[in-house]
Amino acid sequence: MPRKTYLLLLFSIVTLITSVTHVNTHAQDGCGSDDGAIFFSEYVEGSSNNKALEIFNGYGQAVNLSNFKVRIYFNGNSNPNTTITLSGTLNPGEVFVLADDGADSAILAVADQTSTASLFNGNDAIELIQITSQQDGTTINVTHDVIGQIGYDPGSEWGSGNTSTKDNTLRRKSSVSSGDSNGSDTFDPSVEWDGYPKDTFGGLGSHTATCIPTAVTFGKLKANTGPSNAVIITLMLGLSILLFLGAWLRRKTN
Ligand SMILES: [Ca+2]
Ligand SMILES: [Ca+2]
Ligand SMILES: [Ca+2]
Repeated sequence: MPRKTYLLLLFSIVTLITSVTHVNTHAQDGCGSDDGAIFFSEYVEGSSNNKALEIFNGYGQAVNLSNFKVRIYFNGNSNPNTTITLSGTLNPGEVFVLADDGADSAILAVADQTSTASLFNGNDAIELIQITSQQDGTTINVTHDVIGQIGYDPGSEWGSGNTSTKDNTLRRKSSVSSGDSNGSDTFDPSVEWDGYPKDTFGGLGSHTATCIPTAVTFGKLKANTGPSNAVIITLMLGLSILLFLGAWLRRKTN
């Protein structure tokens, strides 16, 4: 086979592989196919007012946090005692930190929002909800994630050792790709969380989830403003077919 034909064939194969890889990469844009991939990624229940919650956006799009609320149910209550409406925008792959306004300066340094409300001390269920508009104009609350069990008082904490909800920091395992939307079943923090000693603040402000590698997050942001996947793939496939044809014709005429 002439060298030029060989090179043309090689180039067309590379183009084809590139287009297929593009499809595979974009299948992993977010942790989930819907915004259920927005969930608590860190929980700090430390000494005095050292209370913080970190929320992670594993979804492939930025979300408006004014539609989100954190609700806290004290000591087995079935109705929320504290409701905090969040504010701002949360981009894909980023976290939002909500903290007690009297927390340690290390927490406040990474806090996106502070609250003067009573928060939690170990036996309080915490829920992340989104207010979603329906087609008929009404709104519904969609539960994204629950720490603890709503309507149940565990006494002082859920879990044991460092992996408990009192006097500890809990960090969501990187393998978790969506929140625990069921607030009524039993809660065992060790299933989805890693535990750290009291007043561990170093993990606040970032989160690693294996379902949303950083490189892919940036790729998604670019893809949102450029041509759609379908357009890119069609062009790539078209180009590879043309190159194949060119190589075939060249071979025939040679
Ligand atoms: Ca309590
Ligand atoms: Ca649950
Ligand atoms: Ca974190």
